[in-house]
Amino acid sequence: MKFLHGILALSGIVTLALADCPGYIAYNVAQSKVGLTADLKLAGPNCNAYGWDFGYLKLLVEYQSTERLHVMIYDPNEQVYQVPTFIVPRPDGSSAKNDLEFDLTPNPFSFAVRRKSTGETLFDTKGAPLIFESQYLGLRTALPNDPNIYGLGEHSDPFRLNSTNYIRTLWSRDAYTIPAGTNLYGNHPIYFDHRMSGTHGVFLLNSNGMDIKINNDPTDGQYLEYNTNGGVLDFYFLSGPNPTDVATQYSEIIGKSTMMPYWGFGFHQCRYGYQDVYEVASVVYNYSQAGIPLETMWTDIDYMNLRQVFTLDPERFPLEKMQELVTYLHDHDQHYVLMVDPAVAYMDYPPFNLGQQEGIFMEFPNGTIFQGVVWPGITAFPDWFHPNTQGYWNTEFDSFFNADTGVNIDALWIDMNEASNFCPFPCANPAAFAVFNSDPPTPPPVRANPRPLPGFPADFQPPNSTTSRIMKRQADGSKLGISGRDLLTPPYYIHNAAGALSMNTIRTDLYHSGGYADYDVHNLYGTMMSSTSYNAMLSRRPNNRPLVITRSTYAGAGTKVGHWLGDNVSTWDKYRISISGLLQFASLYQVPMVGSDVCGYAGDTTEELCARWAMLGAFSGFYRNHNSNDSPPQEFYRWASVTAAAKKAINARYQLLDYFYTAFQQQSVSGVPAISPMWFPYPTDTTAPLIELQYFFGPSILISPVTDEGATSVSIYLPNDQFYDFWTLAPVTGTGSYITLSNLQLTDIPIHIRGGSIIPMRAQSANTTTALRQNNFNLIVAPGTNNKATGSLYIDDGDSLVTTASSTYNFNYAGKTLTVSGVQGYDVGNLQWSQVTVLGVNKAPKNVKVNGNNAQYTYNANSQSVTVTVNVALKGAFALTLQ
Ligand SMILES: *[C@@H]1O[C@H](CO)[C@@H](O)[C@H](O)[C@H]1NC(C)=O
Ligand SMILES: *[C@@H]1O[C@H](CO)[C@@H](O)[C@H](O)[C@H]1NC(C)=O
Ligand SMILES: *[C@@H]1O[C@H](CO)[C@@H](O)[C@H](O)[C@H]1NC(C)=O
Ligand SMILES: *[C@@H]1O[C@H](CO)[C@@H](O)[C@H](O)[C@H]1NC(C)=O
Ligand SMILES: *[C@@H]1O[C@H](CO)[C@@H](O)[C@H](O)[C@H]1NC(C)=O
Ligand SMILES: CC(=O)N[C@H]1CO[C@H](CO)[C@@H](O)[C@@H]1O
Repeated sequence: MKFLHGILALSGIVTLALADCPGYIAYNVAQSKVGLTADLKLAGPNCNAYGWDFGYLKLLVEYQSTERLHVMIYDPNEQVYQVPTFIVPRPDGSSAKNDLEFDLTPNPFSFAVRRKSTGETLFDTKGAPLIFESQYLGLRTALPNDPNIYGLGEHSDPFRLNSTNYIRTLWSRDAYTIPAGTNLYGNHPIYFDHRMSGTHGVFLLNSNGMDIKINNDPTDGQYLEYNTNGGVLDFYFLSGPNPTDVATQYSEIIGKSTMMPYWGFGFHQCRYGYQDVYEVASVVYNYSQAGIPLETMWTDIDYMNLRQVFTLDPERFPLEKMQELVTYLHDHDQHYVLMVDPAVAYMDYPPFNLGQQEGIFMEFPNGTIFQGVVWPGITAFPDWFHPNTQGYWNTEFDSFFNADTGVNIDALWIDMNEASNFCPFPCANPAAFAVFNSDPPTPPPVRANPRPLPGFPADFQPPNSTTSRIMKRQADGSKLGISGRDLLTPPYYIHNAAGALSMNTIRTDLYHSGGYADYDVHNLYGTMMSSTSYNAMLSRRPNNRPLVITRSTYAGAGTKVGHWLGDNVSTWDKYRISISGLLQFASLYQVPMVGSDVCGYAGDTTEELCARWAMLGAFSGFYRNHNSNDSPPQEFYRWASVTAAAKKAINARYQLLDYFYTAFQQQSVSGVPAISPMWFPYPTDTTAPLIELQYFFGPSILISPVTDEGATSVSIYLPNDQFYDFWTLAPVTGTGSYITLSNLQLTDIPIHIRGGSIIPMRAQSANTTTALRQNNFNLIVAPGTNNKATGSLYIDDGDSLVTTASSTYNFNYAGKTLTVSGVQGYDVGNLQWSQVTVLGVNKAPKNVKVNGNNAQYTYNANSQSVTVTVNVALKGAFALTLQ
């Protein structure tokens, strides 16, 4: 079938309102046990609302598993851009048994997805016509009133999304101060719809810029509507019915999160604006003097010579001193991390020259390298699609981060990969813009250098490239994108807070290697830099798990990297909203190594805020204090109260580190989130969907921080269940209501253990995670309302890329008797189970036996707990009975 639309568009057909678009009619419907195919044709005259309408489309419906339904609407010739499978591999599968049902209405075409087991309609598009145009896709589903919708990030809005007048825009952006209601750094087009009758998920695998509108108005009712700048409609429906099921079902599509090194869970310190290597060293020293465990020291772009990637400032961060610092850290079982930006200074120096020679930079069609402006001044941007880029990146890493001749970093931090470009579109004169002056352009503000930068070599002329990246006419089946589109100013304008699509980023009309328009793959830039950098770190240390923390992400990023929540602000508002970010990434997007800049990035923190944040941050996957160069220093040791709060929180975190590592490892194999909102374990609790400021760290530790300035109390919600105070061990019975906890000092954070769980804890904390691994274990048995409890512990060497040996211990308490059994693979040496504390025991036992022998124990009547001395080798199973 030939396309007529291009001609129609050129002849200037009048653009109609979207509601007047004709929609499609389905025909040639072929149904089988495992799916359905159909053809769609436009049901009336083109409306050409935003580009031209496709006259014909194809519908593919696949029941991929009992819980997963794949629905795809695409162009018959498959020229329209689709997210490449080498970036997001597609799951396959086919199942005659399915819980989801696809219900087709042929004329006008619409479809509904129902869950058979609950008889519910989950998705229904009949309220508005399908629109499939050259630069716009529109599809709307009806929803129940005021639905519990979560996801569609990255955003800094409430975790539970607004249900009226709400637009989520997905378009990677350097979103300094992470303003609410705007598009931020990353893109995760998945939502969880949580209902009392069950939870389901909807993933739209599309990387184009998009607005997702959620609204409720009198004529249309409650709906969610996709408005994208292109791509195809590639949906995955996940039936749940529990929230955790949706999470694991999503992980089956986008991949399981990567395992992180054990030491990566230690406490990290960073700041932008450390003046030199001596200042970095004195921070390390001051942490140790203060007795605050510092696992890893970080350095921001300050280390670079004039902000040029893969260089060291010869005066402030000379190689010998950097190597001394790294050696010192390694000798003390500490670690070091540096930042790398994608943009390479456009000048005569080896990293640029090699990139130029390899042809890996983004270019105009005539072969001229595209220039933007980032920290060093004029820059070129690597094209992660180019076949030479991985080799180039490996070469730079192998040399600059060489263990013998370079800076032997242990992990990597990648930033500015939206990609951020300070030079506003159209950036006609990057050289003029690159002059750092006292009058910073907006947005984003150019953050001043800690010391004046000498002039940039403006007269440098690189050799002309001999390669030329010209978009050729695409063959059928290329999935590269149709030609003839306006790649700079598409007719449908997404609500990009930066303005034009190309504003402060790479021009969207440039083509990446392989023929991909940046317009289509912009949202993948950070995730591609992530996997390329992950591979480059592996090329340096082939046997160790890379720890890479990135700013920009796309669905599936967690398979390679972790994420920090970007440049927030030292305000109470951002402190609170950091929990939304944490829950989005860890529970919904499968990026569990995530955390905010503790104490806040921009602006001035306060002692009180920093103390509270030091404690809250200790209960996220990634725990790092970081701030801006123009903010006052905020290392924890700067205030006595923050020092005390941090020590207490770090000690609790470290004692719980193996408990959390176990949950993290489980997520990496099963997709069950290591951190979850309250509605995950309590899906039928009607208040749980509204709880935004409390969450579970691991399966059974409920964190309920103080959330207001000046407050010494917090109102917390406890579902109808048995809980125990983590600090006092006393039982707290949840009744499905709010309770107020008072008298909370700056060193207090309320934590509760959920009944029914057994928590393995290191008997003591330590100053490093290496020392921590030498410590014995205690067990806390927290019986549920049925007087039973279970738990587990996973141990491996904490660092090997391929885990060849691991040990797993299972704990089971069934009213008075605890049994501990295990599978020994990893050699745990002489570690022991030191003691067991059983909670909720309302009178002292007459006797306690361990493996049949009388054991020493103490009973605490205040907390109603029994603590038993065990001292049994971890290698041996044991049973403990209260009599
Ligand atoms: C979400 O709703 C709240 C409460 O009505 C409102 O204050 C906020 O501005 C809304 N956010 C966005 C981004 O629309
Ligand atoms: C480290 O502590 C010393 C002594 O309190 C102080 O003078 C110095 O400013 C601190 N330096 C840093 C970088 O924290
Ligand atoms: C290549 O194209 C760009 C963008 O149009 C232009 O700025 C540049 O001058 C051209 N280079 C050459 C060598 O013609
Ligand atoms: C590159 O091409 C431009 C335009 O064709 C030309 O003016 C310039 O001299 C060339 N530069 C080099 C280094 O060959
Ligand atoms: C950490 O080291 C300090 C001395 O710097 C010591 O006082 C403290 O007890 C150590 N902490 C742990 C948990 O071992
Ligand atoms: C200092 C600063 O720019 N703060 C911004 C943080 O984000 C909020 C929106 O969430 C803005 O209103 C603030 O201006």
